[in-house]
Amino acid sequence: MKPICLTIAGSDPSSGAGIQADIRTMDRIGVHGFSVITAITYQSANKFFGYKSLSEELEPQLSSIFNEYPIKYVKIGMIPDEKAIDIIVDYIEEYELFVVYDPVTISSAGERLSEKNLESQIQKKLFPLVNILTPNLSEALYYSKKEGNDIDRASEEDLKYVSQILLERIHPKKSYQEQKAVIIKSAGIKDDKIFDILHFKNTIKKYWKRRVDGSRNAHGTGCVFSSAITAYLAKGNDIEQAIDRAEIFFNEKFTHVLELPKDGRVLDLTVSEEKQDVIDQVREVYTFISEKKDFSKLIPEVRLNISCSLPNAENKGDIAAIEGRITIINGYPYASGEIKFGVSDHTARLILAAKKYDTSINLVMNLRYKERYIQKIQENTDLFIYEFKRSAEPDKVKNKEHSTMQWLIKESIEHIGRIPDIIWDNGGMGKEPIIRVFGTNSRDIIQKLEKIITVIGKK
Ligand code: PXL
Repeated sequence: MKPICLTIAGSDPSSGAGIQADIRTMDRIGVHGFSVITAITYQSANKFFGYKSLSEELEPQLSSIFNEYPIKYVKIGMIPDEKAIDIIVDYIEEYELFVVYDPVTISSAGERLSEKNLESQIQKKLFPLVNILTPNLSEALYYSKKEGNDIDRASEEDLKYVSQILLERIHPKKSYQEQKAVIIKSAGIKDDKIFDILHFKNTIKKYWKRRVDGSRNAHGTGCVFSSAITAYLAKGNDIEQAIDRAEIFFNEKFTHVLELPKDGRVLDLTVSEEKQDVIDQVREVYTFISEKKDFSKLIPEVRLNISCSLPNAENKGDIAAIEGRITIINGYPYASGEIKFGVSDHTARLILAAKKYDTSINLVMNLRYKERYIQKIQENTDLFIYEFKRSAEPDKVKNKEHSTMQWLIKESIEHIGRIPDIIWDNGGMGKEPIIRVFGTNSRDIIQKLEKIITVIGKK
């Protein structure tokens, strides 16, 4: 079943922050996000004109989904007034929800997102029910009653002190769920580099931020981060793993800032058409094999992957594959995870190496080797195949990590002058023999797989 979670937040017509940013983030992480709207704001990515509270409409929104769906993880953002707090608190208690709270009371344009002095009510009623609190530094200082000029942002001790106070504020109640963490965004700065700090289980962990020109002041970054944590929790990660993954996700998105037509920046959570095409090609090949029981014979010990690259791929991040590879379940090939960029290693390096000689190569798969398979393919198909002899591999290459794939490609170019349809090898010390299939696109690979599966099925 697809994982699910919920965001309770304000609507932002610029779609950079609030409920829109939350849903887009959850979507991108592969989680279905339900959404309950606390307020409608009137704003662009850099100007805020006001909001209208929807606290009168909260109860029917919440009951419609809680009556139907087993929601456990919830992200809470903008809370406009006390009535909204009370309703949200009731639901958290009734459904024993796991809460990620992004304590936003001021918009990125500097305007209030709630009634004046709501913070004390939030602290009193909501904080004790929060599991993960995600303030930025000024919110952290506000709720810990520390003055900004009282702390040294480079000092771990000072940051630990501030986060300790916040931890105590979210700790008093909630006996059914004692897992509590505080992560302060952009808490510290050292040698001109910014870091977040996580205070969890009495230890402090730093996450260094990638700093990118033009990404500062991007609107809605906090919403994306807290939603990412919630989505990763919904996918079964524990608190620390979910935060680790949300940090990676955020850092990657932070390098892709969308400049809106006039003033204003938001994180770009869209998938480019080019990337979507690559994902679709992996899916097409996977669909083809997953319906064929016979294909299970071709899944190697190391398990199978299908790697497909962007046309101008330069590194592993430009190559999509199946996370966790393909294994066998109930006799059929079965994908362990989703199709994503940057998750394959061997097959990705083969594509990158092959592209140096032939830019049309975009897909590689690794199949189980059997002498019989190679014989049949050789005798009964028109596929062009080349044997790579591990015994001929110089020690220098063998001993250097990651260089075999480059060498294997270079050898085939030197001996046959091109990238063939298949390069196979007989294995070596601790190395499983493998048949590698190369192709230009999903159609080309599927045609080759059809030929292979037909001949190896024959007695
Ligand atoms: O980024 C904080 C935030 C959260 N939710 C809504 C917002 C903003 C910032 O402007 O508008 C609805």
